[in-house]
Amino acid sequence: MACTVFYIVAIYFSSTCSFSVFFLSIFAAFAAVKSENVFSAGHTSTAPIAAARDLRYLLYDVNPPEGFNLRRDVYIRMASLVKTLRKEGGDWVLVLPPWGRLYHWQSSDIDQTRIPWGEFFSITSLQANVPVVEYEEFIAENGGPFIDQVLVLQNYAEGWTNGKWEEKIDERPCFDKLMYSKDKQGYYRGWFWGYEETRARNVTCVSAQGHASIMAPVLQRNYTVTSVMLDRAETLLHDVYAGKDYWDTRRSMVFAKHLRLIGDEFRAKYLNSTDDRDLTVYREDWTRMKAKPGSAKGGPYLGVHLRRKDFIWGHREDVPSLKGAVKTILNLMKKHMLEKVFIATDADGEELKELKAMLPRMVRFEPSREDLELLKDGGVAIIDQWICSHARFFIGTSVSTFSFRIHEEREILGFDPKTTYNRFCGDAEKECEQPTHWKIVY
Ligand SMILES: Nc1nc2c(ncn2[C@@H]2O[C@H](COP(=O)(O)OP(=O)(O)OP(=O)(O)O)[C@@H](O)[C@H]2O)c(=O)[nH]1
Ligand SMILES: *[C@@H]1O[C@H](CO)[C@@H](O)[C@H](O)[C@H]1NC(C)=O
Ligand SMILES: *[C@@H]1O[C@H](CO)[C@@H](O)[C@H](O)[C@H]1NC(C)=O
Ligand SMILES: *[C@@H]1O[C@H](CO)[C@@H](O)[C@H](O)[C@H]1NC(C)=O
Repeated sequence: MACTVFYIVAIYFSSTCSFSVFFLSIFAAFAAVKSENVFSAGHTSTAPIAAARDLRYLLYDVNPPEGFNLRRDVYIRMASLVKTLRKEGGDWVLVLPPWGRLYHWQSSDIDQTRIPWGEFFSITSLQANVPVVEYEEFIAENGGPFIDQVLVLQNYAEGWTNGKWEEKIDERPCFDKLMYSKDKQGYYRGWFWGYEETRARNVTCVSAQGHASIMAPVLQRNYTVTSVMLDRAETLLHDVYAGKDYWDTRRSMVFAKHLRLIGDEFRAKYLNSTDDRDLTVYREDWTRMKAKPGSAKGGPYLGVHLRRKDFIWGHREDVPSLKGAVKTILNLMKKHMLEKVFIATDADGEELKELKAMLPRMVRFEPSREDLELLKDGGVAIIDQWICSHARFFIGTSVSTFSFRIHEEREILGFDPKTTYNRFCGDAEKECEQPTHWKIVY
């Protein structure tokens, strides 16, 4: 076949080239979205932050192998820390660590580093929760790519003392190989999200065991420089998991508008799903969004997140075979009288072929190369999540943070928890415990 099929939507067309409509609309989605501010004046400070005095910047990074969705979780912990610092009177701003070099983002030869948060999330929405700046804004405000102090977080070499867990934090010698090295001028060089010109003035290791706010006194008193970066920030735990503060930050992590538009258009076109009919109307200003639990109906399709790759390489007993998954999918479609199924998956080409053979009617979001260049792997993942979040019934994969983020999105949209907190069972799994319902707190 001479032309690219943009979306493999077997139910609508098999080998015809009806792609141009979608091709245009993805460009249109990018073009249509101007950074309009939907928040009323009280919610967000739009005054140039740099004008303030004694401003301090918190930067952070995460262990390189961690994926997109765990990183989103670490953002919540860091936002919580900044809120604590600000409550204590410090004028702190959170610097958004550019996306890139993620292990899973391997789509061929497109450059997927130095991606600003604005490509994936609505910055004005984040701003309404806690002051944030993109990394390049930090460089501009800071007068150069210099970070005063990097603190590499680590556990305690000796583990828990007296076999007891207690909160503690101490400056300690680094015990892992340091990922920073001194240059000729005495500055520290490192990954820094792919910004080679970035340098740190000082790097030290800190053993930390505790919640994110354990850092607050240390940042206020021990390291009084302007910019401090926490590396291996995932070492710090959530202050309160799934409490009001957690949910405020989570709700503020609104996907970038162009990605939502593309997802919505796809739903309308291939899944007969619109917000008005499905009762999933989204408020552009998240601070005003409060859907009643059970109020969302969702589009007439089953949403599926089927995590493969490293989840099957380890032969985990809580992950199904493809055959097992298809059996569950067909049962659920019958049970909920749904004729369509949307599948989000990271399955490889072989497995996809197998899946398509067993489930010829499945609907997938499969961008062309050109679209992928615009959206990047992260954008495609978000669109997959957005579509799964609007399904009448959702089933995900056991302990996948990708699935967890879909649970949260559905919680925000107001779905009945019964339609959300579901997962596949392994073929031979005896006790198939279903995911926990984390109720939204306003
Ligand atoms: N587009 C798309 N990408 C997926 C899907 N499942 C996994 N991925 C990709 O694989 C990556 C791994 O999943 P993540 O959840 O981000 O990684 P993680 O934080 O290690 O989380 P889990 O491994 O799922 O617990 C995602 O970031 C995506 O890039 C999917 O259904 N659709
Ligand atoms: C911070 O300073 C206090 C008081 O000087 C000291 O006791 C503590 O060990 C320091 N903590 C860290 C993590 O540097
Ligand atoms: C680097 O930081 C450590 C720990 O705070 C401090 O003891 C040391 O003096 C700093 N070095 C420089 C060159 O500022
Ligand atoms: C889409 O859904 C509406 C409302 O449920 C229904 O009336 C219509 O027939 C559906 N259209 C298609 C093409 O299935």
